[in-house]
Amino acid sequence: SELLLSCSRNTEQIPTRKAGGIIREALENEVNVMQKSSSVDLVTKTDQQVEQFIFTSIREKFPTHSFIGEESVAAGQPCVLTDNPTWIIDPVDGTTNFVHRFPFVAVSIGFVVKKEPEFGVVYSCVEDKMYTGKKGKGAYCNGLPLQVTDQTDINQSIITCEFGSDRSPEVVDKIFSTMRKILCIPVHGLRGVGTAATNMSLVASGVVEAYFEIGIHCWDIAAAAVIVTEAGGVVMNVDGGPFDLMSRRIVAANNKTIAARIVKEIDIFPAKRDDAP
Ligand code: LIP
Repeated sequence: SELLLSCSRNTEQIPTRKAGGIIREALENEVNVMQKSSSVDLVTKTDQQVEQFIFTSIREKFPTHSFIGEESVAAGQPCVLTDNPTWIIDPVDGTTNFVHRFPFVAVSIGFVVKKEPEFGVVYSCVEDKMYTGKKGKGAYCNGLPLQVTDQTDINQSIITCEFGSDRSPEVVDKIFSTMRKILCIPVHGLRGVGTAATNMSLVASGVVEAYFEIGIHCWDIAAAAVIVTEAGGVVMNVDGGPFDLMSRRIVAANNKTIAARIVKEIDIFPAKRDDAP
């Protein structure tokens, strides 16, 4: 719609920047930590407060739309993607960073229609970088167009990845084994800033060639997936198959050549789908 189109030019129309302001203020004052599924899966009062703030502001403008939010799902709301226009929200992507004041924390707001990502905003609020992408309309950071790198040689590439929050030794072994294989291709470097949305925005920005992870959730990647593809990149499953928002698996890369090379090295482990009953 016209309003959504204007959203991509004028991000003030959706409450991303204000949400980032709430996060920055909390970083300066008090961070109130609680545990979710385990001692390394954290949530804070700020996650909940920011999610409520975003939901309320968007619902006022789009009362018929659906919502999926990290903290609402944690509180027992269903995580089901229908064909209805749906806002997929991570109020604080990089909660562990936030808790430790490691300076990469993003607000991620994705908009999906008929299960296809249409529009995304990632606000890396400590850096004050506002990434936006709209299907067919390009990707931007603070208003400047984004473009992935044209690198096709994996040996000249830098790749981002994460350890996630599953500490079962079998999973950690697979993650290390994948990282070891990719590092020894060899690549120029392996990095990870602790938020999927920001890692993916770095792919879109042409700073790194790729990002991959198993175990992320739809709210970590819905917004940034559009930003990557609109910057000229690709998103796919870790087995090389089509991108599936609810599968908890992603490879985001500057092009198919780099993505395919990474896919070859990934040791896949099971992660229960976001929409599993
Ligand atoms: C986090 C991701 C991070 C990933 C973690 C987690 P949260 O999101 O962005 O990259 O490794 O598993 O999903 O929980 O901070 O919103």
